[in-house]
Amino acid sequence: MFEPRPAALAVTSILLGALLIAACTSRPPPRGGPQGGPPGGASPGGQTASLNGGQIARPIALLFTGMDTGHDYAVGPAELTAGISAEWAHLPVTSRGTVPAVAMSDWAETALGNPEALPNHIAFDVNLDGQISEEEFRARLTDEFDRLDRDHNGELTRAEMLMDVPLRSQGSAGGGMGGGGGRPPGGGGRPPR
Ligand SMILES: [Ca+2]
Ligand SMILES: [Ca+2]
Repeated sequence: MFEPRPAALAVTSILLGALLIAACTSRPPPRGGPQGGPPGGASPGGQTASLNGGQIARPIALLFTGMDTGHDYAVGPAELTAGISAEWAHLPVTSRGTVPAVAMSDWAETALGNPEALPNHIAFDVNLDGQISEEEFRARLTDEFDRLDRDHNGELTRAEMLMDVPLRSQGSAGGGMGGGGGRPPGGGGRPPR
């Protein structure tokens, strides 16, 4: 019953075209500058800034916290011994009684949160034969424990698991780290190899 007339269609097309042009021209130019930032005022790198001068824990500390079966927020010698045995039981031990070094990355990803986390398979494999023995595994983890145990009382507390984040000078972006006070309080928490 209603047939659109060609003249009406033409008018509609012209109107639509005019509206599109108006929309394009009313759009703010993209070169408006960085004024359209997030309303919350969160600065880029704000998280890094909040970490600046704070404290963090190394991945190996995550492993040690899981050994606190007594839930007293400290890991003692017995918990360490049992914890290392439990971790060794998680590894794919071959018939030779060792674990291929390449298999350690899977364990590291699960137990330490990252396949590249330290100590890595090179740090475990003291004699560099490509295999991790239980002795090597136990010795390395015990050494890490002793490094973190700052007061050498055999108990690893949460405070001992923390290390300071290096202070950085805000002015020099990429100009290197300032301060230089970022060493772990225990003195060399990083494995030598
Ligand atoms: Ca080895
Ligand atoms: Ca201690």
